[in-house]
Amino acid sequence: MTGTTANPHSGAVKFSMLIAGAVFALMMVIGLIMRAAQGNLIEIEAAFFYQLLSTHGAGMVGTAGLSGAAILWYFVGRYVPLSANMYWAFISLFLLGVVFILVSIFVGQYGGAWTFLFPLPAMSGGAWEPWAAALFILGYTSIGVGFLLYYLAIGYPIIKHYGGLARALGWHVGFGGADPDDAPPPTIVAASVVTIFNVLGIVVGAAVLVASLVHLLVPGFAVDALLAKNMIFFFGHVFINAAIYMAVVAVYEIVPEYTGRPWKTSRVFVLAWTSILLFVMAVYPHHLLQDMVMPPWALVMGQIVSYLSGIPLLAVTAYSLCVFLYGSKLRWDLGISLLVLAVAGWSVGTVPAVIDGMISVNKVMHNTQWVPGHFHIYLLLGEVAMSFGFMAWLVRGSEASQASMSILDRMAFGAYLAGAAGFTLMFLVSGASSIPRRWAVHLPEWFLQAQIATAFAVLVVLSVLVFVIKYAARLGRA
Ligand code: HEM
Ligand SMILES: [Cu+2]
Repeated sequence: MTGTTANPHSGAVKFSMLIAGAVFALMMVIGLIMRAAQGNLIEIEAAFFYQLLSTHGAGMVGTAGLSGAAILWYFVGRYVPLSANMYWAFISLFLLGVVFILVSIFVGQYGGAWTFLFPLPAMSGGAWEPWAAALFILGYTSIGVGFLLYYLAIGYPIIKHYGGLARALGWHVGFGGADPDDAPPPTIVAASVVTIFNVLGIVVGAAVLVASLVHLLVPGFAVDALLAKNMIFFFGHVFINAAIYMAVVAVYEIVPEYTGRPWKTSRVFVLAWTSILLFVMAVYPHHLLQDMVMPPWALVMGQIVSYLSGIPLLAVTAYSLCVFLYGSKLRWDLGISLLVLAVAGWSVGTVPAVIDGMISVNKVMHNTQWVPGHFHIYLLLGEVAMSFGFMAWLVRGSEASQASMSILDRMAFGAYLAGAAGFTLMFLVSGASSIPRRWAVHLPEWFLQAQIATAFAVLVVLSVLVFVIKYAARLGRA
């Protein structure tokens, strides 16, 4: 393994991760405020709660996408030449979109949630003007165009360098019986899969964004609400999954530096990633299990694919990780600890997700806090832990000066683990007792759960402040 300092994209990626880390922290504070309000610990206006909910949802999902994209860029850059200009174009469009979204919410008071579910943006009941919703949608469009440029910028050189998409996906090894030594590295296989499905997701997202925008400007222009919902959830599901599947390359690339054993592309690895390509797109109807007007076959497919989706890849990744870790004398520092935690958190988070993907369960659980419960597990303890692990690794310093974990690192790591586990568990507990999600005001019977969750969230926020401040300080020193 080489390339610890020679990566030409190091500066741009370090900058992106600084933004991502700071925004994660800020959005967590917003989450904390919402949970404290649900617990009656503080009082905020209901309309303001929905503005915060929209900021937190869009901000977290966007930042997960940004951090995943930065991580993938860094490691793909080890194998193929990438255009720095394209990366900056992506970052610029992304930040422009963020500005639009912030103005839409905090000036225009948009509070229609990150899912902009049709026709809600146009039906505010006076809470916000159409221009605010339109600006929100334009913000997403700008971010979407940025991501399309990003995927063009990694997809094209990969295809050129590896002699076609099929080879970049490793299909000659997966299906053609070629020697695994001929396979592209895991990062390239992952990048190829994500590029294909996330481009499709974003294109579908762009179509429904444009339709929603036209509807806002020309209210007579109607969109089929069920079709719009299908498109939005296809896009939303695919996009947030892509964030995790981009960030996981940090595990493939960094863990070998600690264990001294390379993470190679095997036949099973190729097949697992190819299965993602199909499943991640086929599974989205699990978001529509309560829509009785959906064709039953689509819902049944959503349920069945939920069992399969992600499991093969997760199994391959988690299993290989265990094999790597077993018996190798690791120096545990913050980076590797967070990366290993992330694979564990991602695995654990799929369990409540699969449960919610069952039609019979979903009928009862879907609009409860069970849902934020499961996705906060694999985001907070998965994607976000991967991002902070990557950041810690980026600024780890030279081998010689590198001590094992300092007391502060240990405390921050412990607080993050305990805080995130407790916080997400309280969502699951709340969901299991039928507490609804997305309610600004909770009944007194539900206060206790929210208050306990708030205490755990404080731990998460404090630990993340340590991660981010330490990262920024080390960047400044370097
Ligand atoms: C300290 C960390 C966090 C806290 C305190 C927090 C808090 C919350 C709260 C209170 C809600 C509303 C729950 C409800 O529906 O009643 C929520 C929703 C949500 N959170 Fe978090 N969260 C945190 C971290 C994250 C992370 C890391 C992500 C993603 C990377 C994330 C993504 C979301 C999303 C997508 C929603 C759904 C928004 C909606 O329903 O429209 N959160 N969070
Ligand atoms: Cu989904």
